[in-house]
Amino acid sequence: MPFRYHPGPRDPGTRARRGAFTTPHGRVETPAFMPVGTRATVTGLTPADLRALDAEIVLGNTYHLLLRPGPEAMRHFGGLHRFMAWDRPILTDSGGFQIFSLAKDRTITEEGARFKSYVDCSYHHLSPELSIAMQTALGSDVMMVLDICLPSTADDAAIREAMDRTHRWALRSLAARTNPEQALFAIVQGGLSQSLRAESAAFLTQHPFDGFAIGGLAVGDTRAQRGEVIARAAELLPEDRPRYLMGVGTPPDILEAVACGVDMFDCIIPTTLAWQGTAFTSTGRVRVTRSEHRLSQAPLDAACGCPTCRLHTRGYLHHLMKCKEPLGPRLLAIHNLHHYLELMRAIRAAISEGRYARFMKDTLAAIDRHEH
Ligand code: PRF
Ligand code: ZN
Repeated sequence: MPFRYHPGPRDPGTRARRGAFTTPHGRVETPAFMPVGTRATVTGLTPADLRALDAEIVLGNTYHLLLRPGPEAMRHFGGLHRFMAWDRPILTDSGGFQIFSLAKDRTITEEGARFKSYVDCSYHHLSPELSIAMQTALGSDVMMVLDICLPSTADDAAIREAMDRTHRWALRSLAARTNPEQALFAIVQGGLSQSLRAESAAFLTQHPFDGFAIGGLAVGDTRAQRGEVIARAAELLPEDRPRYLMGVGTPPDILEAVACGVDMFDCIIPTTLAWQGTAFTSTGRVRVTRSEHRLSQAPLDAACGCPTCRLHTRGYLHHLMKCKEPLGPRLLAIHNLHHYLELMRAIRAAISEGRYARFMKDTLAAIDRHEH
């Protein structure tokens, strides 16, 4: 069964839209949030945990899995779904972003990237073809093209050069695809320039990609700056295919991007903050490591129905974090992902009922009230 996007109801007051996509591993309702499972695991959580949270799709990273366990191991185990025992959809990022954020000693040429592994300092290559070959070995439901993501502060000439190369690499990725069951999304680049973004969208949408991502944001830009780029870029992407905003963001980022017509999100924030002891709650962020929670009998969030909030006190979570017990971050990650996935369910309900503008305004105001 090939990839297919199914449009759903549209919100009358904004550009927000409901929809779904179907893949060989099942259906994903949009707007969707994808928990990040970089190294074939959403750190600390089992596939059963993710199912209990009703996560419909997770993200995996080609870069990390290429370095370890590597493509041969992935083929040996029959792909990422079997390797990690997750039978729902998986989207894999191409490695484009990680080469820039993680690789040492990198050189990028028209052919591809050469870089030093963060694991053992050995040298590796990644080209559009090698990224697609690895994503084919991973067997993900949605593959991403290898792109070049520069910091938002890079100069205009560098941003243009990276964008043009991203376009050529996108066509090489399309030509390298061998399994028609695996969808392939292109990535719009162009930094903070509206004209380059328009050019990037115009170029990429002439080609038969299954969806389009907006990359190169949340890399040194402000929320207002990326808001403008997202609004414009989303408008230029086709109605009949999903739009994915890569690596963004906080709940306010997501609320605003949904209003621009974005359908998919991933972000490490809910899981990374959990490992640092911070929880997202209906009354703002809570740092459970603070001494004020030591004797608290209250749940993390009285309004939350997740297993962590149903069973445990802030005092207990404080204790686990202080003792560096692995259960602490695990319980916080379960809560934070539940918070994000609940937000997406509320967003989808509001769009279906045609009240997204009001919902966004009220939710943003509530967040603002608690954070300031
Ligand atoms: N490209 C890819 N992955 C990404 C990004 C990008 O630009 C970003 C930027 N926010 C996150 N993840 N391939
Ligand atoms: Zn909770």
